[in-house]
Amino acid sequence: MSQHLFLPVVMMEPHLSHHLPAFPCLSLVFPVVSPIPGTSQDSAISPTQGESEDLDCGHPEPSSRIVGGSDARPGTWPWQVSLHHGGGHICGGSLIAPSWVLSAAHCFVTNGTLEPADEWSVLLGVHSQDGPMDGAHLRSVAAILVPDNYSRVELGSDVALLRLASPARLSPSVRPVCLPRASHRFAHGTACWATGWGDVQEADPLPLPWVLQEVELRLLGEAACQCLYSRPGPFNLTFQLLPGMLCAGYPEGRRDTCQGDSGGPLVCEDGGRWFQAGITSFGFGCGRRNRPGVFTAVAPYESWIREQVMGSEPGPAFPSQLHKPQSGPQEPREENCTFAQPECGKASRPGIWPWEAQVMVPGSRPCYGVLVSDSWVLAPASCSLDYPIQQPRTSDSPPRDLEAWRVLLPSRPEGERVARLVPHENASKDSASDLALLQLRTRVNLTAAPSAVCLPHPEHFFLPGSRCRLARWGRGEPAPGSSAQLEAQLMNSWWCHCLYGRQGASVPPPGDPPHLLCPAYLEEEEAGQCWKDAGWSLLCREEGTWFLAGHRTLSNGCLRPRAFSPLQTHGPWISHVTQGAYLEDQLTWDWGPEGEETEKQICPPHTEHGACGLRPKATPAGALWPWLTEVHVTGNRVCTGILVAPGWVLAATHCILRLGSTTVPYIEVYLGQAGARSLPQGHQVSRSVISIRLPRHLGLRPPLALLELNSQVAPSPSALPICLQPGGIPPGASCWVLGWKDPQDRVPVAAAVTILTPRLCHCLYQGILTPGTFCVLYTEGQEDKCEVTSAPPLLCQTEGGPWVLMGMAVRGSQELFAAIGPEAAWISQTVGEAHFLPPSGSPYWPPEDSDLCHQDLAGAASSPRAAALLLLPLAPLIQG
Ligand code: 4AZ
Repeated sequence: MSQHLFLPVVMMEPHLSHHLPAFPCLSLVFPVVSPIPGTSQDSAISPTQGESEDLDCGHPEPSSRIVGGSDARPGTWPWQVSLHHGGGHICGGSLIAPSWVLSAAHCFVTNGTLEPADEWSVLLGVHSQDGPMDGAHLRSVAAILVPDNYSRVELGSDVALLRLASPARLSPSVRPVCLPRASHRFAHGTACWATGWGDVQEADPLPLPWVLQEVELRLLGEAACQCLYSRPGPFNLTFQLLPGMLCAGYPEGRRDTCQGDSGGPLVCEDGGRWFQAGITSFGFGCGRRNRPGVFTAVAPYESWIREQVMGSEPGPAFPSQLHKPQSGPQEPREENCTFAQPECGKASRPGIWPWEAQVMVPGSRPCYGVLVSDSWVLAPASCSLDYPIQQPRTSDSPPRDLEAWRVLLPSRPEGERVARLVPHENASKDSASDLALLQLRTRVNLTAAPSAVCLPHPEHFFLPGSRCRLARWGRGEPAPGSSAQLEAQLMNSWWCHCLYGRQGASVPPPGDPPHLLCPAYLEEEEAGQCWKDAGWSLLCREEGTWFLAGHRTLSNGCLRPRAFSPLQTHGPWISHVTQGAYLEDQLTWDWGPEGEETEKQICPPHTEHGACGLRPKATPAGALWPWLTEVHVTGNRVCTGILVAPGWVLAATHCILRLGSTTVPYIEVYLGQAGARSLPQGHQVSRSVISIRLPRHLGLRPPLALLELNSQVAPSPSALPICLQPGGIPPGASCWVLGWKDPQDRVPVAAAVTILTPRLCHCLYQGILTPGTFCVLYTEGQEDKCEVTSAPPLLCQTEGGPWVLMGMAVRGSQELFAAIGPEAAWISQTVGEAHFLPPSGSPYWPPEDSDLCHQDLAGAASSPRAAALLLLPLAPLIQG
């Protein structure tokens, strides 16, 4: 039985179906050795019973129950049975007649096949499945009956009858429940009870000693339930309720059935007898908000049940209903149901966090964490790792060492005392699991402040562009400084994983837990607010509700972390320990115009210095080329530059240094620009140039110049170095000239080109070509796309690979590019951190022998396209 969670459901779009398990998965909940000691097996007692309608049903004895508790009292639900398969409890069921048990079809049908009855056994009269089994007994199953039209749980008819090999031995702890007639009406809002040995939360099995759990659930009318399920939940899923299904639970969730409860009864009292209204069937998760449990309604199956049990004496009892509900004015209409709002994550003003908890450990600075429920605080384990705790793990009284600890919460001037500290099992100072839970000695009343933050489920997908804030986390020293807003916006997961993750890593698709979360900061000034040597938590907002999305304990000095450890992988541990933290479903699903990648994405190769040549997808707002740099030279000249390392830009010498001028110009560079517009993925970065380096060349002025920046730029979608590659054009690459349409608006444009083979190039430009020059042929119609005075670069990209810089335009030419390859040694000596990929492609440079040239070509450089076309029959001549 669950106070909460798991068994996902419903109608997924096929491409998302791998993200969520599809339906009630039958898992072995706990093993029981069979036959169970202390139980009798198929003992041949034939109960003395009257005619079927006289079968005493629905009377527990003793009849009092613990309201609000979750362990049932022995004997309260004497019809509850446990169905065993393979030595353990799999499903629940209810005794409806001495030889008949009612349960759910999905417990017995695997891939459309009904499992053999003789593999199942029924445990009756049991309370704790780990305790004394007196009064309990076991029966074999002679037959399992399932309606012909049952196929899948979400399509309904999830009902099964089990005929026992010999009748149950009736006693105060083994009695049948009453069944409703087809005409029986259970009113919307009726309080009923569900029972079982299922999980206590999603993926959190009932702990020892496996005592039968009970939970009070309210029936929801069909319209009310459909209304809740018509509103998209996680993954934008909705669910169509079918006739013969019934819902029970609460809009706010938190009380529910769960995996392992399936097949068990939902019973409601009428005139002093308990009638079984429903059979636990499925739900979306367990205990989730606006996702009540779905049950098979029993009343519609009156005739089916009667048919199956015909002839067996005594059969089940279908007593008539004493209290007919008046047709309900209280039943809400379908279009009009009240959705429960999250009970966590509400802050009246960002930055004033009502869940902020300061853990005060004697002798050290306050350590910041967050309140996750009315009695638990989540904080870095490193708050206490260096603090000696001799804690007998099982003791109820707080260990002496925790006596002196206090937790300060908003609006509660008295510090809270700490009862228990539960570090994460992998906690270490610098790990993604640097987490600990602290239990407060007394529960706090959750109001506007203090209140709990929301936690994400493992499958939560924080959308790229999500608005987030940073908050204090762990121990650190406040440094005086401007009170920046600490805003952040999430990068998409491809960027995050390829920029900061492992090389060649695959990017987790939406719905799989991410390995990292990367915020992009809105302010240029990253050290705006300093919280020295501290940690940070990442809070992200969805529909006005704040989630704790990530955390990071270590940061360097005042720099804000660029990659956070996601918290969602820890949700199950947190809810297991706290049994009440607020795991909240995802609230925002607007993917934006592009949608999100669902096919598998792999990160392009990195170099030893990290990622290079990655480019964000263009958005309707424009395209960002992270290495494309505007180089502003004194006198209003703007040249193209390419970021080749965090502190270096490569440009064409002729554009930077004017011939004849002897003064060294003042140069500033701008990154993260896409023309005049600012793009959602980026922010602008500027640096000034402190030195210009030229390679040593004999005679002629070298074509390439390196500009040293006054400080490095941190890698981001706005500023990321290009990759370099010695050698020829990588086989299969596509190549582009990347420039501006005009030097005023500087909106980047890419013109597709083919790089000519060395021989063709050599022949076309005989006599005017300096060695180490690429010639390109523009794809039809692309010739005039970009202007050339700013000396644009030539870039190539192979499928799935990073972008590689091949050359920079030669002065005055649209077709000739000074190649990077011959300068590779100079670049790597000067820059150190340039991103050189291993060489690929065949060496490019041709023999200096003009005899190889076709006669018609000599001097055809004024029309290379025409010349090249002339040569095409001599293919293969064009590479790229
Ligand atoms: C199950 O897996 C299951 N919260 C049963 C009930 C519910 C979810 C899952 C309803 O058997």
